[in-house]
Amino acid sequence: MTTHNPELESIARQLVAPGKGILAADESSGTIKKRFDSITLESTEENRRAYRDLLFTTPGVEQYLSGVILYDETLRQKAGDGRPFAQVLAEHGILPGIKVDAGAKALAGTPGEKITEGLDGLRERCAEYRKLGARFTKWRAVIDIEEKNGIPSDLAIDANAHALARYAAIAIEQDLVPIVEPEVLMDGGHSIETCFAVTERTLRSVFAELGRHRVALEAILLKPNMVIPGKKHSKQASPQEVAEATVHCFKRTVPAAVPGIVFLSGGQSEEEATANLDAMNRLGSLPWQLSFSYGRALQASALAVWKGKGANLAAAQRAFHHRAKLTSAARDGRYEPKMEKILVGS
Ligand code: 5MM
Repeated sequence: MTTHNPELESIARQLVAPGKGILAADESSGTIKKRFDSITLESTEENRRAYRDLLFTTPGVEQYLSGVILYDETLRQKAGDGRPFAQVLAEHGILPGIKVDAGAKALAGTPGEKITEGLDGLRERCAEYRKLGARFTKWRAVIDIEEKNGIPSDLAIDANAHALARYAAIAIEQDLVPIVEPEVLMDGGHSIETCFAVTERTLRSVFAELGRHRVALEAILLKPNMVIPGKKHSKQASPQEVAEATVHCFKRTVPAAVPGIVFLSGGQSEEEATANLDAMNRLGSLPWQLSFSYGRALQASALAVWKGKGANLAAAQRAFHHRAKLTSAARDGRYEPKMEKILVGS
């Protein structure tokens, strides 16, 4: 039997406290470059620091955020006033977290599929991150769907599930709550039924491996995709359809011992990701808390308003605060589309 760790279980529960969720600001160098390209801004270390400073020092955002996932560089950076970012967040009651995977690489023997790397030296990196103030970690596995090529293969699903479980066991050993992120991508033209089937296969494999690796489920959070049609599918689904399919899939696969599910947004617009989360939280009593760990669906408006210009800082912070407030409402099933228009102080 796995042992209980009251401190980690308490942190996991704090991360999914009512009204709160997680900001994923752990874009690696390649991903943040893509985001900055969209506003024609060079990805220098100072621009990356200034952007994270904008997000983390947004007045009042701590009301909606329980945690922020950082990238290695960001955990070592400081806010404009000289305080390390981890301290700035902690002083606002926001738990600092850290991405610990080394990215998805080609999986040998399975053309087109990926395996997330980063297990080598993970124990030592986790120990250092905890000293730097991190209290939780994240590892993302990527599962693509290409039905005509037999993708995903069982091999890719199982290899990624195995790595996720080894990561989670090491994170817990090092006193960090692991966020386990198996992301079934929404790229492509597949139906919601196909997404359901692949998500079900993936989660079954992930929880089988977590069990084999003796991971205490009370001390983890799951960060999955929603069950949703591919972006290019001819029929998109309503929030009610997404909510019912997602919860149906999770009831089959996610043990009740897991304290919370924190969704990724995966390329949904801010409004879609908010409406879908809201619909799930209106479905009634469930074994787990349903919250968010969004990257793009929390940052898209703020980034577009900021454009890398100091003069736009306050307006960008208002946009970020607004999005966080609406996503928090959805986390509690209190969101209404008319709230989109009420931007205080703009
Ligand atoms: C914020 O993006 C995270 C890091 O991505 P890379 O490793 O590719 O740079 C990513 O793991 C993120 O936490 C999740 O994908 C959720 O982000 P979205 O934008 O899908 O909500």
